[in-house]
Parts: sequence; C-alpha cells; structure tokens
Amino acid sequence: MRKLNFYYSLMLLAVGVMAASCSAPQEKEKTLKEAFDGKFLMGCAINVEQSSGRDVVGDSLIALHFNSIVAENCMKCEKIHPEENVYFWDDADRFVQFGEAHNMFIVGHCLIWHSQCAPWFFVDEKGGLVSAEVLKQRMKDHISTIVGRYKGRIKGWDVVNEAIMDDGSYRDTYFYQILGEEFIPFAFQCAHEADPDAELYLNDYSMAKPGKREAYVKLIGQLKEKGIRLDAIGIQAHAGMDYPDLQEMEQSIQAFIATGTDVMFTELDINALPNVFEDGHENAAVEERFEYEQRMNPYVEGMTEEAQRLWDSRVDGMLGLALKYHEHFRRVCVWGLCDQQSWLNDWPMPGRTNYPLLFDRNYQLKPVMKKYVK
Ligand code: 9MR
Repeated sequence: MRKLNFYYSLMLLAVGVMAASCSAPQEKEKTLKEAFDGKFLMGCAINVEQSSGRDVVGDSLIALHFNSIVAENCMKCEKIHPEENVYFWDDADRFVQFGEAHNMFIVGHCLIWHSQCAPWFFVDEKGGLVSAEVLKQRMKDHISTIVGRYKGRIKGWDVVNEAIMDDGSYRDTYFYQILGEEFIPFAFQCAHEADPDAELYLNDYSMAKPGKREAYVKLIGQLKEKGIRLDAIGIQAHAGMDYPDLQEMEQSIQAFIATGTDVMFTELDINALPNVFEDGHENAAVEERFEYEQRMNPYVEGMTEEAQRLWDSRVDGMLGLALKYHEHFRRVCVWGLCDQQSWLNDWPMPGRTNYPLLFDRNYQLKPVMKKYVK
C-alpha cells in the first residue's frame, strides 16, 4: 500500500512537471519604447529631480520605458541664460548626461519663447526696448552658445515655441514687435549654423484649431521657400476630456504632412479635470491663472469609473492618430512621468489633483496602456 502511494505520488509529480513544461511560458510585458518600436520614439519630459538622480524610482522607469527625453524646464531662457553673458549650465549638463547614459534621443526645449524669457533680453541700458539689430545679436548669442555647447549631443531643438495665436495671427511678443515675422527664420538660421546636424522644430499648442493649422502650413511653406531647415512640427498635444476634436487634430496632422514635414506629439498629457476656462477653450498659456475652487477639483480620492473610461478613450484616440500616421510621426513625448509630477496639478488653478499622465501616483503604468505593452 505504502509502495503504491509512493508510485502514485511519483506519477502526480511527473504529470505536474509535464504540465508545467507544456504550458505556454509567461509573456513578459513590453516596455513603452518596445511597444512602439519601429513606429515612433517614445519620449518623456524630465524635471531636474530626475536628471540629477534624486527621483530614483522615476529614473529607473524613464530609463526602462523611454528612448527620448526633453528638458521640462532647465533649458528655458530664464533658467539657462538669466543675465546677459551669464549662463547656468549645471542642470542642462546633467540632463544631457542622463540622456547619454541611457542612449536616448535628446531634445532641447526651447530656444525662442516669449514666456519664461529672461527680462534683460529685450531691454537696453536705459530701460527701453532694444533695437532690431541688438535683439538679433542677443538671439544669435543665446542660440549659438546653447546649441553649440551641446553640438552633436542634443539631436533636436524646439527652436521657436508658441509663436502663433489660435486664430492664426502672430502672437504679439517682443520678438514679433521688434523683428516682425523675420524672427522665426532668423532663429532657425542661427540654430542650424550652430549645429548643422541637429533636427529643428516649430512647437505649439492647440494645433487642432483651423486658424493655427492654416498659419503653420503657411509658415512651413515660407521657411521651405527660404531654404530653412525644418524637420518636424511639434504638436504639443495638451489635451483634455473634450478637446481637441480628434477629427480636427487629424486634419492638422494631414495638413502638416502634406507639406512634406514630419510631425510629433511633443507634450502629450490629458487633463482629467473640469475645464476652468469659461468658454471651455483649449489652452496651455502658462500666464493664465484662476483662484482655487473645490468644485473644480472633483477627484481628490481618485477618478470615477466613468471619468476613467473617458480618459482612457482619449489616450487611445491620441495614440491611435500617432499610430495611424506613424510613417510621419517621429516621436510621441509625454509631458512628465507620473501624475503627481504634472504641471496640470497647479495650472490653471493651483492645488488640484489631476491624472494626466501614463503613470499613476504609485509609479504604475495605467491599465489603459496594458494592451499596448502586452
Ligand atoms: O511644465 C512646465 C512647467 O513646469 C513650467 O512651470 C511652465 C513654465 O515654464 O512650463 C511648463 O511647460 C510648458 C512648455 O515649456 C511649453 N508648452 C506648455 C507647457 C505647459 O505649460
């Protein structure tokens, strides 16, 4: 009897081993960069905590999932060039070193932007606005010093950021007031001279708006006519629960591609919270601010299932467009790693709990992404 039990146990063990060896091996989940490999680069905007190694968990996720990075803030004029002839390189250097250490396609953001431009840039010693000649010299110094320092290491630059209004008119910035439309080709020329191999981009938000679309198509044509290098249009893609209209976005993608220029989603995030702008307008202008209101912060304890479903469908909608046009999409870049790190917790209303990114507050990839990485 005991012998029988022994053989019986042996048989059970053998059956178990056979079953285990016959069952399909566990499929390892892909990383995001693997999931979209061959389609487009997967980028992430990183903050100085991350580029300096202080966000240890975040850094390991960025290294694992992304093959491109962009500097969220440390290369903006007021940070990197706060006074005339004074540059602050520490954060930008660390950002570039981080990208190189992980073999990433490194993107510089941004050379010419009205916002976050250091105040000295437009002012002469008497406090008046500088002449066109002086502004051009300052732009040239700024661009050639920064692009030159990272020549061959930063592979692409947002040269001009947010130059056009939603209705298609030029934004009334000091660059425009002093130099007119010429400030754009001039900036591109300076960047190209400083690193002839670097890719050069125009970058803007609300690109699904017809006025903006038309203005950019026209601008691309003008730059091409002048023989200016322009590699791709950066569609920032700061989206929300009800904007942009995906059909309008698709029309913009098609219109840009039709000019022979590639496209990218450069600052993708999806604002999960109620739109505080009265007319519900789509926006990413950092200077717009509202007082905190409790009713505008409904998901402090977490999103409702219904809101989550809608949010997920917005992610699928945006990624669907990038996948559909992947032959012309160079990169999809998210504007931050985890929800708690997003600028959208404090813009345009401070102190809200937002859920705009692909990783949650516990550094977990959100369920909506599982189908892409399986
Ligand atoms: O995410 C950035 C935030 O941390 C900064 O405070 C803000 C001002 O510099 O800029 C945010 O990034 C902006 C980007 O540089 C350009 N497009 C709009 C982005 C969101 O405002």
